[in-house]
Amino acid sequence: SELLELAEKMPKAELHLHIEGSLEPELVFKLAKRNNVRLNYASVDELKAAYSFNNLQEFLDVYYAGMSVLLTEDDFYDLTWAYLKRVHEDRVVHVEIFFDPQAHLERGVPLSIQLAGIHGALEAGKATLGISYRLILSFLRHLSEESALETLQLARPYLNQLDGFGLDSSEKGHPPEKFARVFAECKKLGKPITVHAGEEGPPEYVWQALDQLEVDRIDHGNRALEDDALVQRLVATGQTLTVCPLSNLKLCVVDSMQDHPLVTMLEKGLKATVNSDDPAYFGGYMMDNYRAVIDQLPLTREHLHQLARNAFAGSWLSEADKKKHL
Ligand code: ES4
Ligand code: ZN
Repeated sequence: SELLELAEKMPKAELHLHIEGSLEPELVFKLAKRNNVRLNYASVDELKAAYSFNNLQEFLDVYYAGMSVLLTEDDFYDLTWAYLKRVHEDRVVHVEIFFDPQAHLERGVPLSIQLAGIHGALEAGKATLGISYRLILSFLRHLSEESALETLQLARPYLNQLDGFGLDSSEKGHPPEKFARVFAECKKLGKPITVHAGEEGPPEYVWQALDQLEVDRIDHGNRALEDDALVQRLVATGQTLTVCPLSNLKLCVVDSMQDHPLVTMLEKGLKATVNSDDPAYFGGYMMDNYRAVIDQLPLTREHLHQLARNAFAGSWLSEADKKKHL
């Protein structure tokens, strides 16, 4: 369709992508073999059969199992390079990606190894594919404040390779305020922050992200729509929401794509963007997400332009670089 062609040809930015969530089943098995890691799945098909989730936690259990094959610098490089090559085909020209260092530190993989691979591939992608990037260290909210603070200490020698900080994993029972001191430290470093809030958790968690953490973006934010005063606040302050349509469908945040609030968000003046979250697990990359919402929602040309603009405007590019895209 005409809308699909427009979405394909627009230069796009992806602001919500967990690099470990781009680990395709085929690469899981290749790396398992390379590293002599035993998997609890006999084949690619058996692993893929586990990709059926009723909620965030059921997904996270499979996500952490999948990433257990990531051990060497080459593994992190190959993972990141495969993602960049794939989104280059979707005309993604800027990416701001998360990684979960605590998940790899737990398996004994040093931060230096993780970063050498991820950052090396991002630099190669910039040089050969022309994809600009920001790299976001994301803390796991199901772990303690102390663990996050230790991780931030470990990261201090590498701050030149870290562009911001995030918060992900199991949301319910782990409100943003649990990490108020951690993110105050991050702010002192002069880095932007973004946290997952209002995916499964209540509007109260979005309020905390704004008032207690002073975030620069909200990841997901779907449940903000339950609170009119919160919507007003997000609109008035121009907060970017990094929305993930296929993720929301696969994790049962919405019952069907026709029920997805993306258009409602735009109509209310919220700065929503389209992102893939964990594309290997949720049924696709940037264009698969655009295709799904174009097929199922009453989107217009203007909505598509707005979505693309919102992503560049809400990115952490310099004002000069944003201007080139806006
Ligand atoms: C995640 Cl969809 C989602 N939500 C929270 N944490 C995550 N980590 C990776 N994907
Ligand atoms: Zn996410």
